[in-house]
Amino acid sequence: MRAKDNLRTAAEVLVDQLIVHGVRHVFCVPGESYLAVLDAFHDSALDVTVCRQEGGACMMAEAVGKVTGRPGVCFVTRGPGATNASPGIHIARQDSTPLVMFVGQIGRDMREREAFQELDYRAVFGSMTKWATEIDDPARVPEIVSRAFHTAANGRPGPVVVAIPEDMLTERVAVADAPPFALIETSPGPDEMAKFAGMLSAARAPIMLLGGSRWSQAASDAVARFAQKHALPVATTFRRAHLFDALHPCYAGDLGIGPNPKLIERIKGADLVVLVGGRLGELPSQSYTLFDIPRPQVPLVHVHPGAEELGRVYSPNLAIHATPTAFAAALEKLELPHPLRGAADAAHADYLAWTEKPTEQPGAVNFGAVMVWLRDNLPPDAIICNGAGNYAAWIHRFLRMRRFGQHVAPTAGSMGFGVPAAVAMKRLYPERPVVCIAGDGDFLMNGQEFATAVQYDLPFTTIISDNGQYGTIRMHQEREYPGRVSATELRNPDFPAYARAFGGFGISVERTEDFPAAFKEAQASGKPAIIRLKIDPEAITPTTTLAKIRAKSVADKNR
Ligand SMILES: Cc1ncc(C[n+]2csc(CCOP(=O)(O)OP(=O)(O)O)c2C)c(N)n1
Ligand SMILES: [Mg+2]
Repeated sequence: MRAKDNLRTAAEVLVDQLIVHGVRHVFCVPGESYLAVLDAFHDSALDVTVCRQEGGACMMAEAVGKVTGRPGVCFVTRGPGATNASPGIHIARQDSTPLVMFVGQIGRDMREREAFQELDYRAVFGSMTKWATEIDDPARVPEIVSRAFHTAANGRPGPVVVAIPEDMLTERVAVADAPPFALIETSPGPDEMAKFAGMLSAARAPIMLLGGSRWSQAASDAVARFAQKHALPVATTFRRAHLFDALHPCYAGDLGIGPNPKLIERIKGADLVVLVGGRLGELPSQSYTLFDIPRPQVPLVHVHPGAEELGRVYSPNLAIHATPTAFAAALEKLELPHPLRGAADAAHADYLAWTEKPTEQPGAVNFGAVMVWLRDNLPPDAIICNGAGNYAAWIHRFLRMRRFGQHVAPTAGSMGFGVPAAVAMKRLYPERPVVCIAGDGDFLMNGQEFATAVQYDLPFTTIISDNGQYGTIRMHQEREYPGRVSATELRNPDFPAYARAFGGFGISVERTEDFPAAFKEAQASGKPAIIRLKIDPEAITPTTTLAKIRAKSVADKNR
């Protein structure tokens, strides 16, 4: 409770700073290390989501950062709370997502004794964050929280960890609030844009690749208008399909895992590659085989909001240090010295042909057909969340993302992301339909957050691809060690019963044709729901089976 002396506790100052910086939602698992903050939440305007494990809480904050471009915020306790949260921190790092995590810390007078759950957060999170720090002086809370928000959100965004010693939180101080943090746009210079215009209009087969963060719907729309004007093919990099409307006539497809071979051919045959916002990491670069390092064999224009990313792996012919939002705005005014007609029509036709129809696959449930049904039946404002596993290959291939923030999934490939992300999306946008798609292994990594969905009455539907295995690893196993199945088989719980035990709705689907009715029933239940799909373990990707992979591997080894 606030005192009458006009002084605030450091915890109250901290919560007031969150309000100043525009935070609406915080995600947490409580700890005795930050009781004073929990108390300050009590009278604040924040929407607090109490979670079941810190990994879930941190991933929820990460998901908020992904779709809003403003730091997602979570609170966890010292030691095990902080280490439990680390997958969310790692995702924010690799996915360039703004996130601020506050960690309750032992009292300042006990430091360095290895007090109960003591950790050195600067050391533990130093290499995973943009900044890891600890607040010693309550009078500096506004300054340090302000820096945390600026650091997390600007340049190449990423995670910041702020440790808050428990005795510091209860001290009373007279200190002014900081002003709201600013999202700082880095705009391209006129010389760079003129050079870009020259390179683009001299190209015969250019392609644009979109990735990274610091996008918005307006930026995507501006790129789409520019592309259309010049018939420029535009592809999106791994898990960034939401950056460009899949049905736009210039959309060339998804450059991720198992991409359309024609897209790879098109990129290899390009005479100019314009990479906007992304880093072109291991997955989109097809294990760094697409372009030579450091100087790609194709002229490269690289636009990125982080100066230190330009030239880090690829030495670009033209580096433009700009946020995608500012670059997209500059494209609107760009005049090309010569008209350009790119091959957008052919590229988009290749994309449509690759994604149009589900492929044949073993088993009575065709996961591709389920994705195509969702694509045809979900409303345009639906949000799709998922984690990692081979099941995601069907999402990338058959679902069509139409708008910014529609697909919330980790480029860092962390399992267990889908359920917490769906909880966060439903907290943020209660009126929008949210669908979580998970593998059986993937789901149980943070499946306990289904309880959070029930607690906050968040009716989203989780579709579990239940193939009784850590399929991705089994696939690699068959490739490298054919027939020697080791530690990849799963004996699963009854997932619909799990949903019901938590207070949700659950149903099992064993034939493709039963999916639409099950989905409608799940939605009509008005509860968080689980639809378990029985998937044949042989159906390992949309294009091959385990048996085929094993046979090829055996043949290769006997050659
Ligand atoms: C946190 C985490 N642990 C382990 C892995 C390694 N891994 C990648 S995919 C995968 C299996 C995924 O299994 P499942 O969710 O059942 O999906 P499937 O591949 O069977 O479709 C594993 C273990 C990972 N990516 N993330
Ligand atoms: Mg599986």
